[in-house]
Amino acid sequence: MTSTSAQMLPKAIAVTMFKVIAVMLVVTTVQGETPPSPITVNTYGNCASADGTLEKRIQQLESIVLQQQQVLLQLQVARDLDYSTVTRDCTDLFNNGSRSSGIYTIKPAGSKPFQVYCLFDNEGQWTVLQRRTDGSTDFQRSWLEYRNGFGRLGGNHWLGNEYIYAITNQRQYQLRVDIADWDRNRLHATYKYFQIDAEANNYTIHYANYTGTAGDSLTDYHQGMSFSTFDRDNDRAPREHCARLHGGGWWYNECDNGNLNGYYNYDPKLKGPTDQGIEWNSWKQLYSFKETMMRIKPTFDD
Ligand SMILES: [Ca+2]
Ligand SMILES: [Ca+2]
Repeated sequence: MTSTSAQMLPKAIAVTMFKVIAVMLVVTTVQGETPPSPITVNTYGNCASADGTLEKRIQQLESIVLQQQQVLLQLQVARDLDYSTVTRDCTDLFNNGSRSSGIYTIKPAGSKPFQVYCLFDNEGQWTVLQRRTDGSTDFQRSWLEYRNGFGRLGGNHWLGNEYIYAITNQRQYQLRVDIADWDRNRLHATYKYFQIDAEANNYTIHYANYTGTAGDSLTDYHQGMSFSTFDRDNDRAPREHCARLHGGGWWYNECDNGNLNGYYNYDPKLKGPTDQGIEWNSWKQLYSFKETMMRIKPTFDD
């Protein structure tokens, strides 16, 4: 073992040196520091001794890599915890710097992350719960579909009762309902308080303090009602199945006074009066509206 040429080194030492350099590169990448000088091996010395030194050095470097991995893991956990406390809804996203309306991921307290459509306008930063612009999406859906949501965010959709529950049970929210008729008139209804219960309580609805231009079609009629779908009759009409009769899942009483998920009907002037459409009776009786939106934002800054 007297050659000074690296090519003449025993294969075991060459492999070991390669491992040392690879580990050093990993460590310096993680640490973002200048790579240390390569280890000099005295090729005139004892090969077994050099091999042992290199093995020891590898163990030290591997230990550093493990420590760095632990640091990265802790940083990741800290980031996720922070994430859960500041993206409860679209208002948090706005406060974090988002300015364009669109699809975002939020993570309400105690919930898994999920996507919503955020609408940023002069009235505030809104998390959209429901939207209908035409009849291309069927709203007569099962309990499970209303639970988990359906349609396309940004277009016709229902966000999902489980997600509405998750959002509205972490801070106080106000609900804004926007309605358009077939003559391009647009009115709205706002409730300064809006919240729904968990699935175990059939997503019971609670709201209060109406203001607006469309009138209060929820009034006391839908207050405290359970959610019903064609496959889950929780309404107050003992001899009727309101969700099957009126179409769509809703907080039916005996049956409805305001119902934004009813059957989609085209221009009532052509179709005639109906109580099986998209209703808001405090604006127009037996009329099926053209467009709707339900959206929420926090009532207070907290
Ligand atoms: Ca019934
Ligand atoms: Ca109806």
